[in-house]
Amino acid sequence: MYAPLDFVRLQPDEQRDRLRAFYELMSRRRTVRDFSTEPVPLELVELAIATAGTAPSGANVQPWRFVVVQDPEIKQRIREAAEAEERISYERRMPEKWLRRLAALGTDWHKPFLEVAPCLVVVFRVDYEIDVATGEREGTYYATESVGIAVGLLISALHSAGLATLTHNPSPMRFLGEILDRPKNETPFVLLPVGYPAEGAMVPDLARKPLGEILSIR
Ligand code: IYR
Repeated sequence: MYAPLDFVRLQPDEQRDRLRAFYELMSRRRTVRDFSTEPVPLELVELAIATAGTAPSGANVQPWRFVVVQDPEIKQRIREAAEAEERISYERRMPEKWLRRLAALGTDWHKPFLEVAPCLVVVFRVDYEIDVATGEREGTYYATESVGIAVGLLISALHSAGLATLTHNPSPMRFLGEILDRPKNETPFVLLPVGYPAEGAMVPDLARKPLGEILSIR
């Protein structure tokens, strides 16, 4: 039932140095929309997904599944389906206020990165499991929170290995389950193009909120 915790106590200086280095590494992560076609070794993506799979989860159900897409035909089908939905969203579904927000990012319904990036990682949330013996359904616990934490680890792991990601949510994205033949108990959560940035890639000139704005100490 229990096993001893594997825990290494660090010296205070080392704790601070490690956090500073990790903060500096992570503060250089940017969402990239302009990818190179250069392939990514599958081993790196697998290691990053293994890292994501270490996330805590409700009742340790680990309600995440990852599908890595490299096949150009499947990428093309995903792009076509995503662009069809996104076009309707940008032209008819999204309110003015939202479009004004996105103007700062320069996004529109065109999603070339879905074909250009060498690899797409599609993350699914498992909503329930079926007991093989009884056929009974049991919902997963805190699945959205759990998968969100896992995706945080995934993008951090990929960034630490010098790979760029885009956290992309085409909306609605049910088509991902259909194209990728996923079972009914899985809901698409996020689509991550992964690769190297294109030569001279540009990103929006955004700033992160200062600590004083996001932290309150009581
Ligand atoms: N899913 C659309 C729109 C979009 C929405 C938000 I909120 C963003 O931060 C970025 C884009 C798209 O991918 O273009």
